[in-house]
Amino acid sequence: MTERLAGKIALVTGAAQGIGKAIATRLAADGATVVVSDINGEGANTAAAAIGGKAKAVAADVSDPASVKALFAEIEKLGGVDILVNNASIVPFVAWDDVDLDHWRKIIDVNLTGTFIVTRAATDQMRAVEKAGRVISISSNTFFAGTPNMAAYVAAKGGVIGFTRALATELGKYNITANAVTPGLIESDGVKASPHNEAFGFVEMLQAMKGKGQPEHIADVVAFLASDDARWITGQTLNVDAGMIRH
Ligand code: NAD
Ligand code: 4PL
Repeated sequence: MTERLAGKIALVTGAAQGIGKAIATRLAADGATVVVSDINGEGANTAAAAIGGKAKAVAADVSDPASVKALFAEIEKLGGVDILVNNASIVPFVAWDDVDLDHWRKIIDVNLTGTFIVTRAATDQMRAVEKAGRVISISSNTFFAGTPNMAAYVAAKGGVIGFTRALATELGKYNITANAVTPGLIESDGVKASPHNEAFGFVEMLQAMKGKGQPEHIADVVAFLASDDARWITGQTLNVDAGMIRH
C-alpha cells in the first residue's frame, strides 16, 4: 500500500487469525518487518507465510513471562521492536450466572496482564535503543456499551484503556506514544465461530452505517496510529465501530 513503515519492526500479538492477522498484513503492506506472534504457533506460521516477504512467525503466550522473554530475544536479533500491537485476547461468551473466579482470573490474566507483560518487555527494548516507539492496544467498544455475556472481558478492556492513559504519561519523555483502539463487533475468525456471530443484526441496528465490521476496518486505523502521521496523538482511545457508540 505505502512504504511509510519501511525500516520499522512491528510485533503483533494474537496474529494467527482475525483482526491480528489483518493488522500484521496491513503493517507489512506499509513496509514494516512484522513479527507474527500467537499462542497458536502453527497458525502463526501459516499467517506469516501468507503475508510473505519480511513477516516472521514466533510462537508466544502473552500471559507467560518466560515465553514473552523468549519472543523479545528473537525480536532483538532483528534489531528491536518499534511498533507493538497488543491484540491477543480471549473473546468469551459467558452468561453472568456462569462467571466464576476461575473465568474472571483467566480473562484478566490474558487480556489485561498479558498486555502488561508484553508492553513491559517491548518498551524496555524500545528505550534501550532510544527509538520513537508506538504501543497500540486493542480494547473494545464493549467497555462503553457494557455488552452482555462478557463481564470479565469488559473489565479487562477497560483496564487496557486505563493502562494506555498511564503509559502515555510515563513514556512521552522517551518519544513513545500509547493509544488504544476500540472496535465494535467485527466478523473475525473467532467471532464467526462463536455465539457473537448472532449479534450482527442487533449491532447493525445501532450502527450509523450498515454492514458487518471487518478485520480490515481495524487494521487500517492501527496502520494510521503506527505511522508518522499520528506522531502527536498519545493517551487516546479511538473508537472504530461504524458509529455504534458516540462519545
Ligand atoms: P480471534 O479469537 O479471532 O483471534 C485471537 C487470537 O489471539 C487467536 O489467534 C488466539 O490464538 C490468540 N490468543 C489467544 N490467547 C492468546 C495468548 N495467551 N497469547 C497469545 N495469543 C493468544 O479474535 P479477534 O476477534 O480477531 O480479536 C482480536 C482482538 O480484537 C482482541 O483483542 C479482541 O478482544 C478485540 N476485539 C474483537 C472484536 C470482535 O468483534 N471480533 C471487537 C472488539 C475488540
Ligand atoms: C459490540 O469485543 O465489541 C460483541 C465480542 N459485540 O467481542 C467484542 C460487540 C463482541 C463487541 C464485541
